[in-house]
Amino acid sequence: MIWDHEHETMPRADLERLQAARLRELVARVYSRVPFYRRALQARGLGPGDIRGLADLSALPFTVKSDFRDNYPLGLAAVPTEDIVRIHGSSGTTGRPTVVAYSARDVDLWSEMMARALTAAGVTSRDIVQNAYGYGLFTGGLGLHYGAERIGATVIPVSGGQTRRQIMLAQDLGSTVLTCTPSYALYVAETAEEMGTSLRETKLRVGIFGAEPWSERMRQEIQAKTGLLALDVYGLSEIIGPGVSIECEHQAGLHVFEDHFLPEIVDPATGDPLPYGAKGELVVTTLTKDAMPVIRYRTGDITSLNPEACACGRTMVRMDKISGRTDDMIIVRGINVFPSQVEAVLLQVKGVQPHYQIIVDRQKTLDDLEVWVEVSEEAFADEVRQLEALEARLRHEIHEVLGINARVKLVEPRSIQRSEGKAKRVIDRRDVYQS
Ligand code: DLL
Repeated sequence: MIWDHEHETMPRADLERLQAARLRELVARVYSRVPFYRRALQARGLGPGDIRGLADLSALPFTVKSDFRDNYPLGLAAVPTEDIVRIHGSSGTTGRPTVVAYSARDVDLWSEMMARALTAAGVTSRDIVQNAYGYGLFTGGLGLHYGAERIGATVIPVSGGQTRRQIMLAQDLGSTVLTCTPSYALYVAETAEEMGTSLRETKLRVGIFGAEPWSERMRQEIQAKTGLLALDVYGLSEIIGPGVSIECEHQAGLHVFEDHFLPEIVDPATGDPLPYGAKGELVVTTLTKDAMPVIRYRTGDITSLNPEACACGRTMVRMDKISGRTDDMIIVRGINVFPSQVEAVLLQVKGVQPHYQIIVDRQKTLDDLEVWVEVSEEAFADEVRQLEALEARLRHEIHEVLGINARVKLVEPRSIQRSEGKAKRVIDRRDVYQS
């Protein structure tokens, strides 16, 4: 089934005409309404009339994550505050998140995109969707929720956590669709086994998993353990949340809802556009977003695009599974973590040096974060009790900033390897990008 047959199966020439018309409107709109974009366009000598078609796209400036921070909270809005009906944020810090605003039209658009996405995944009004993405500032919970309601499915807004209860609910309520991060799906499966049962014994048949990278090997493992068809869903809060792209049952790349989100691949080093098929950084322009439209947003995610029509009939471009990041962001238990956030904590705490290493592993199925930190010479001479207090303080501060628990291990001065080039801050033993 296809939710919006007309748009999802449009001949590419028609689609490109539609995109070009929307791009022209978008540029005119941000030029008149968002000072940040007006300045950025003027700096390149561009006026709103200079962007006539898709060929002019690469003349437009990029938008990057720090532009959201620099214009925190609502500096990038293109509508008056009274038109904003919802605020979300990127997963990550409990400090200042990157916030994004939605008008009523945006919430409607988002629900529509998620309805398309769920339909592509084979979900219908007869399904019971157990939504174990987190509800809150994070876009996962409410994004999936509104989309599932839009198609008329039954939604169980259980959110993440309380894993044994998740299994009980799936059994009692007859859930047919599980939506959560892939690592949590694996954890639910293993918990079911510990309880002497299996997700195979429930009615669950499809899983819609995303918000973090996962390998093809992990997909096979989840499918083997649970009997679910495991599909990949992608999105990011700066663009709208989940619902930018999704796999259909053919599992042959993620269909990008291109009539609303215009994708490009660029060389991460030079910013030059790359052709279909080439691997590079995904850049997305929101063609129709109302409250906070974004021009050429650099996602930092590495993938490639394939314009060939899919066996399902959709003509929208398909993106490959995300195969890496251009920066050092890691996603731990669904939360985006930048090593610089850890560093900022270390710089504030007396007794430690900003020499550190972050070790991420998957203990059984839950991500485990450990931070190794060098203590200063003076602190090293302290008593064990004082060192323990220092460790506890760091644990607390890291939790304050990242919103997740990490184990902290204090190590001797000068024991973390110094590098001559880029320091290797993160050791990720999970192989999330490996196929
Ligand atoms: O993670 C939105 C989302 C919610 C997507 C639920 C899918 C399901 P953010 O918190 O802003 O938004 O994080 C966005 O997460 O730039 C990617 O690096 C990563 N990411 C999201 N989906 C995938 C995926 C949500 N399917 C950042 N595969 C993005 C790999 C993903 N990475």
